[in-house]
Amino acid sequence: MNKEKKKLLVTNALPYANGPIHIGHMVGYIQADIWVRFKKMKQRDVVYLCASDAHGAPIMLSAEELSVEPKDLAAEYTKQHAKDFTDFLIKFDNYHTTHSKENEELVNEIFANLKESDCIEKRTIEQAYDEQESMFLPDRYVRGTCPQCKSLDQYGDSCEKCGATYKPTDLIDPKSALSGKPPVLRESEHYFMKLEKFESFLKDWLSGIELHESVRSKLQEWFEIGLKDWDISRDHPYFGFKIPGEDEKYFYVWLDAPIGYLASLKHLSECDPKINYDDYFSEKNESELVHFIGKDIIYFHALFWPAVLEGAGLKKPDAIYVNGFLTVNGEKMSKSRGTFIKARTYLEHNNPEYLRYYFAYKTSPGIDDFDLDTKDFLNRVNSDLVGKWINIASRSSKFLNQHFGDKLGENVEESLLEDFESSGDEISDLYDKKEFGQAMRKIMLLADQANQYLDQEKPWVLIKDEENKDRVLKVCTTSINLFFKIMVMLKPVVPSIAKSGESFLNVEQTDWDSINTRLLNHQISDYKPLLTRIENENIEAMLG
Ligand code: B3M
Ligand code: ZN
Repeated sequence: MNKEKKKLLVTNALPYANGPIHIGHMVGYIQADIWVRFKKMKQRDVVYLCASDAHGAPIMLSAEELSVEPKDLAAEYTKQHAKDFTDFLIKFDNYHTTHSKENEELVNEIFANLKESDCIEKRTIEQAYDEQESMFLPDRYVRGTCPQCKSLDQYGDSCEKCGATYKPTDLIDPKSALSGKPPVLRESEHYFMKLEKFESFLKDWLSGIELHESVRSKLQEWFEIGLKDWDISRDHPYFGFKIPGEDEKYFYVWLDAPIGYLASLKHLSECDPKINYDDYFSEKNESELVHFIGKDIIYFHALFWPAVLEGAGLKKPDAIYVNGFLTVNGEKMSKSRGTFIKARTYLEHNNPEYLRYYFAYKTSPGIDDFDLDTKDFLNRVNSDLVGKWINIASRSSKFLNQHFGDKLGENVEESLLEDFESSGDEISDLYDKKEFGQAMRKIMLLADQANQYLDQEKPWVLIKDEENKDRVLKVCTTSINLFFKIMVMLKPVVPSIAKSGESFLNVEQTDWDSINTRLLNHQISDYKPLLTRIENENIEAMLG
């Protein structure tokens, strides 16, 4: 794969607009945002997109309970999510919704193409029907034992334990989640995507894209079980797009959701003349397509979605990055244990950049779950960001302020600066590979070096003797330059602190190459604390 194709399109999974997002969701968004910010600092031409996933039975049912229209409920959550993302400094180039005219047009067009290329079949099936509620039951509203691994109380579409996907009628001992009664079977005509015929295409395509080993082996298991045709229609009542030519049938939310990536792009291209829609999804283009997703939706993104794209004659993804789930203090997030932390609750009590740093620090490629250990979180952020990095500036700026009118000198500790500058490539490489954890560790080793230098030079002792003034200026100029280089390296993770750092240092917006810039004979501003420590009470307030 040509990694430096000119344009890069990055997406995050589209959150369902039927409830608030929590900090577990933030893992994938923060990781993608860090990567995108890094790529933008490296001058890549990146478009970073998301949207809200507005359709589906759960949204319809929640809206019914609240006596509101599903589209209004979805619009309300879309607004909330967009605000949460903004406040976590997740900087999408566009945040759209799947309940949009762009999406409806694209879904219809893609469906027509799929029919045209003989990828769709109409079949009568038997389906779970709740007689008490008079409705066909959405997959998630039938619960029972997983037909693959026999785990109890699983949803009707996929198993949370083993990841298998299946039909609700495959469940052992099924029950309706609405009435609690065993559903009956009723016949209905449905549209199927002939997934089976894509098997060799999918294997071939998967062998050429960037994918973590653990994801590959998951896919291998699914190939061994065998791909099954995929039901892409749902009966009335449902909240979604109507299937053209049908009165009582809708497209299944998982057909229109990923098409939402294209719809978000379409919408952006209509608002921004610099974005040309056709540059991104047509087969012949030179752009790169990267999806960031959670590990529970691999099947949809690595099998269904590329098959749809192939069947419709569109470009397929070049990479799929999958993140694991978040636990809090070693436990699955749970409301009763006080470990269910909504994104908004976090933001009410803590700085978003603490969490961005901590998630970066904990990130390694692969789909392992990781833990937000609140004690470790507090110590890590206070010790790394405040104690190591910010401290370099606060320790040296005071002498510059008191004795040199905040003006840097021209002499520096050459070897130390060179060391930092030559680390730039290695750290860039780690960012590129999404080895953010390793990148953070490397950067903090540099911060240690800078602090050791200050410890050795002891400007607070040197300054007592007028003769040492030049030396103090050299030590402080060196330290501020080291602080600056680390700031550039951390900028994808802590963009807002870096921005305050830029104004403190009186530098224009920095990019990755700024690591090689030296600030000599340069006027800086008075130092003001760039970040405060996390206190225990912030953590307690967040845990509620
Ligand atoms: N709305 C959310 C999830 O299952 C789902 C993602 C859609 S991505 C096209 O995580
Ligand atoms: Zn299972």
